[in-house]
Amino acid sequence: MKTYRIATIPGDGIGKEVIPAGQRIMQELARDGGLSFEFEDFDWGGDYYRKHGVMMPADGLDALRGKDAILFGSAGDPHIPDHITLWGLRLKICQGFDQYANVRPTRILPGIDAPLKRCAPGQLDWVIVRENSEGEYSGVGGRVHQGHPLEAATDVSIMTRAGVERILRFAFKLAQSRPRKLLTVVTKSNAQRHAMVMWDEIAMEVSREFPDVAWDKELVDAATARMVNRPATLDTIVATNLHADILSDLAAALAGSLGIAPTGNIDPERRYPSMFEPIHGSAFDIMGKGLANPVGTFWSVVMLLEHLGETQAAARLMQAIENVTADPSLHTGDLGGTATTEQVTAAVCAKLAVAAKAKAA
Ligand code: NAD
Ligand code: K
Ligand code: MN
Repeated sequence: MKTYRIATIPGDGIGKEVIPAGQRIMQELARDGGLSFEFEDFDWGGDYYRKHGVMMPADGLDALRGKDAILFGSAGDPHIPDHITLWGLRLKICQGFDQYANVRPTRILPGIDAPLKRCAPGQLDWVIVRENSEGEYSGVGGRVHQGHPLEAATDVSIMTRAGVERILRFAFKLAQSRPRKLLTVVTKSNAQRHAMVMWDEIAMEVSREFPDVAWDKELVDAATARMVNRPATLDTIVATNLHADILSDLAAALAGSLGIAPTGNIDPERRYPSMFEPIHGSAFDIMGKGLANPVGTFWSVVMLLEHLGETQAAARLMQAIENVTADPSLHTGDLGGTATTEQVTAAVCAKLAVAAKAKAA
């Protein structure tokens, strides 16, 4: 039996509610003896910052290095500026471990009342690949004459040939592994005439390695309209750090709620642990109330298991999640229901237990 070493970083806000729920699900999965998990919890985030002046310790990455995967909640505290919480924790890990591929599957799960009424089940099945290491979030820039009428500021978007090539190759490969073998490369190469034109050119080059993948290009603004009007024409989508950040929140909303959507920050070369998290943030408006939807975390655990090669356990968990979303009495507030984090978690555990019993019988 394989034992996986998992780091958990609940972080802030509802991260502290959904990550323990995710751990419970994993323990339930491990109960039938097929695999096991050894968790180490890290109390990094806003509270840590108040005590130590940093979001995580300087040698934090060393503590994570030997793990098989990381399960992350959210970084974001109502009393600390967002750029400090984001750059001090989540981006430190993503960049420190070169998790350059951010992967965001989107599907309308059974029982979810999604806003795209014209969309039959199965017609919205996307994976958005976000460049996760450079681009608009390179952190390069500056601000001069602060507060003065002549004040100016820049955030420089750096795109490297190596960075663009590796994310496009990852996206083509992912598209190739999916039944439809369809990739849409999103840029803004009409207005941004340097880096985005380079993206288009590199996409053309990389596409030659994948003759069986059908691909097209879309400008990011047009891509939003296409997601709403013609969702079935999309399958795998690749875009820059900023563009894909925005497109994937839209995707999550179109599929029913931000509270459901998962993501993986992946190091495809497996030099470092990859990190899985719900795409939502700290949700200041509901934190501490036990009302957070834990499904985004559970689906992130599915991605974590797939990454570890535990495809059977992943499929069992996804089935249990879908059995729970199918029941509207188990919907949290973001889905229009009244269920609590605890009720949804207990229900998924119960479905897993039933499935394990059926398998053993
Ligand atoms: P958010 O995702 O925290 O919340 C947006 C809205 O969605 C809120 O109304 C919230 O209640 C709702 N929501 C989100 N997740 C939910 C869930 N699981 N169940 C039920 N409702 C849910 O986004 P925001 O308000 O823009 O950001 C709040 C803080 O979180 C900020 O500090 C931001 O920087 C941070 N943030 C962190 C991450 C991350 O760590 N990856 C991602 C996004 C935002
Ligand atoms: K998150
Ligand atoms: Mn985002």
